[in-house]
Amino acid sequence: MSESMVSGKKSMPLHWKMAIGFGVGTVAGVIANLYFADAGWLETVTTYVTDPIGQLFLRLLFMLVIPLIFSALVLGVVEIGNPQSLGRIGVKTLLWIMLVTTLAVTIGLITVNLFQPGVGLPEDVRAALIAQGVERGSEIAQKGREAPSGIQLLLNIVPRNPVAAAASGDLIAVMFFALMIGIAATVIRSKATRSFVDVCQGMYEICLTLIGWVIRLAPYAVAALLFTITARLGFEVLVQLARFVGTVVTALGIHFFIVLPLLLWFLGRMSPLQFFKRAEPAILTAFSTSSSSASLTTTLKITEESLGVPRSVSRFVCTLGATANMNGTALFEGVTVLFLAQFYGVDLSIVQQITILGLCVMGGIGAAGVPGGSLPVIAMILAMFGIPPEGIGLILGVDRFLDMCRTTVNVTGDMVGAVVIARGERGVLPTQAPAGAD
Ligand code: DAS
Repeated sequence: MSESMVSGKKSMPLHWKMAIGFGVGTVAGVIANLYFADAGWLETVTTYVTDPIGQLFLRLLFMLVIPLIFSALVLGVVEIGNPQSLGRIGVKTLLWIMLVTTLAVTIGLITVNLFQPGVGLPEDVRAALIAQGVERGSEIAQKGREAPSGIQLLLNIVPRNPVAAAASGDLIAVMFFALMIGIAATVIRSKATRSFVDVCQGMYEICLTLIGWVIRLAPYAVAALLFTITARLGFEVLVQLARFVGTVVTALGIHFFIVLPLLLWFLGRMSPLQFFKRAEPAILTAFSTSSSSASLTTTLKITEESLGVPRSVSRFVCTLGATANMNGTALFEGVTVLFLAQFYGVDLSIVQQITILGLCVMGGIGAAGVPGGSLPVIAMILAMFGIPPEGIGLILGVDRFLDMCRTTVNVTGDMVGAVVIARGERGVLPTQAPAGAD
């Protein structure tokens, strides 16, 4: 529902306000970095004003994630109705995740092999990166060594204590618990379970209402987040790692502007232009927060109200997708592993690269939907192929910018998946968005 529908007076659509906030924050940040980088007040402003504003917005979004994920998944399962259609949507969702993530990683590996960003870097750049990067990477490398892998990763999906899983932000475990609850509620269908489902419905509606209030802050928060990042990041770090950044952004761009629109057009039978116009608020939220989880509330709202996806499908696909369908992340993992292999002169055979492809697809499922969620997974893959995992520190300077880009691809891939699966489920999606959902 656009803001004008609520207040009764014509106000600028939210997505335009967010785009303006984004532009103002970025331009102001770049100017501040270019002309006032050494001024003491800039660090004071970013530390005590803009960064806290951005962090406050993120915390308000994160606050809603656990109750929303739990209620959305329980309702999504119950609304799908019978285990047969749940199984069908579940299988379609898993197939979508595997297919599209594999496509994304393949694009990434081809691009990094073509561009060779880690080969032939100027010696002073290499030395500077190693000097500033390796010690910063050691902490992440340690997380990568401690990260569960293989069978333990699968076992961790089933929470030993669902409350502890919620408290620690273990979203996949919370999702598994919610799925089990929803399936049982679908089977039992007693008066008591219907009351429980009503409570979940109330929780879901409350979460969406709260996000509606929080998202009004988005234009200001987006400006603050982008100012902080661009004022601190500046361009010199991008220049230093220009070839790596260029490779990642090119590969993400191919997936975002070519692969996803083609899948949307041929499988979702929806105009990509219409999709991007309607999905803009969720895309901008993903870009500014660098978090699929923090964006989930907006993603669900946009997918249901603007893209016309039935709630039962959007709640299941977008909620599961927020942490398991991370096309951009998997692509980024592949590019980064090969970039660091090139940087350290580690030759990888085609078989090893195909193994890395598989690991990155799984890594896209296992990474957390929070800023920098994929870095420990990359460190783990690096160590498996004899590439110094501390090397992850070389790219930390540009990671936040690249995280914004890959999270945007992650969230967009979730929404495209919801449209495609809904199209298959219901045959016909409303080609026109519901009234007032401009
Ligand atoms: N920031 C993560 C997300 O929320 C992705 C990543 O770290 O790669 O999607």
